[in-house]
Amino acid sequence: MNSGAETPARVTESFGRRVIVETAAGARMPAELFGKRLNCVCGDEVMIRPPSQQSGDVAKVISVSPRRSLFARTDSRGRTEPLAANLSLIIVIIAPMPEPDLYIADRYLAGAALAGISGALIVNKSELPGAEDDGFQARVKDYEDAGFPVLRVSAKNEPTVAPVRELLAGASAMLVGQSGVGKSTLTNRLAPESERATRALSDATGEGRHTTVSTALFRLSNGGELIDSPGVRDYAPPPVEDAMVQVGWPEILRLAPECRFNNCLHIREPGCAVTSAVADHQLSARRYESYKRLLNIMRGLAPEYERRR
Ligand SMILES: Nc1nc2c(ncn2[C@@H]2O[C@H](COP(=O)(O)OP(=O)(O)OP(=O)(O)O)[C@@H](O)[C@H]2O)c(=O)[nH]1
Ligand SMILES: [Mg+2]
Ligand SMILES: [Zn+2]
Repeated sequence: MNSGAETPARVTESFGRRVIVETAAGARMPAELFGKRLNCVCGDEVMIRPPSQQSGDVAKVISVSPRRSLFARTDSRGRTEPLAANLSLIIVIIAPMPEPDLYIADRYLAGAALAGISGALIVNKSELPGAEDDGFQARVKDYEDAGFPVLRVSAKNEPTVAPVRELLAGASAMLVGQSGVGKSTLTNRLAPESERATRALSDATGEGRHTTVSTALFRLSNGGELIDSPGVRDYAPPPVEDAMVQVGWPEILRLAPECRFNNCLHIREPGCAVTSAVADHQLSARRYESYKRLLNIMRGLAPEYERRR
């Protein structure tokens, strides 16, 4: 790489104004954002100016390419925080242990759909007895019925992971979910050079400890890319208007054309195909409850939404 020449690179990790980038040739190096107005996140495609020969000089990010997608969350103050750029797939991981909060999983899948990104569910630790539990199985089946790809794996058992490799071929995917579900364990299996720290076995039941502290991107041998992210206690997508919330529920979207009113929000409207499907047990009552919860969360964020328009 000629010192001084601009070079395309990919942001693989971001710490505010400091990032790690990877060049097309595969070299990873630290870099600093050049100029106050630049902002970038993991997955961004950028142009960098390589470091000069002077000691202590680091590469500079001088521009960020337009993003194909931007995945973001709403932070505790109701502001939008970008998490990763240029993703094509969000994979929510759950496990029989720690106890899954499926409302978080639903909101992640909704956040993905609203950002134009595909969603999938991985059920990890499938070898644990809790995975056979009828209640757990039924709740997982809700996602298959909704139309999401659902893969049951054990990150510790190579043969079970093969379908995940297929899912990731050619994709830019991010693993998300609660702490301790096995995101980093799976990342290490799929991208062996990642060497992500995972929670020690003796700590495996420890609640509230987050092992992974940064979001980081790894290239896979099949052309895919995988981003490991820190575990979360909650997730909410950036604010959208009421009518958009159902975009996160493909099973609701499919029924919506049968509702009497074309602007039906599926709450108390007469002639609603969604509420009658729930009453007839054709639609998961839990998933529907989850839809109503996100609608309420989004209404709470409405002032923020108006401000951004
Ligand atoms: N039994 C079993 N344990 C697993 C499996 N996959 C991961 N684990 C264990 O689960 C614990 C948590 O794994 P991590 O990979 O650190 O979980 P994580 O989702 O990255 O957690 P955070 O980084 O805190 O978000 C570790 O003790 C792993 O060894 C699995 O398939 N089966
Ligand atoms: Mg981790
Ligand atoms: Zn309706």
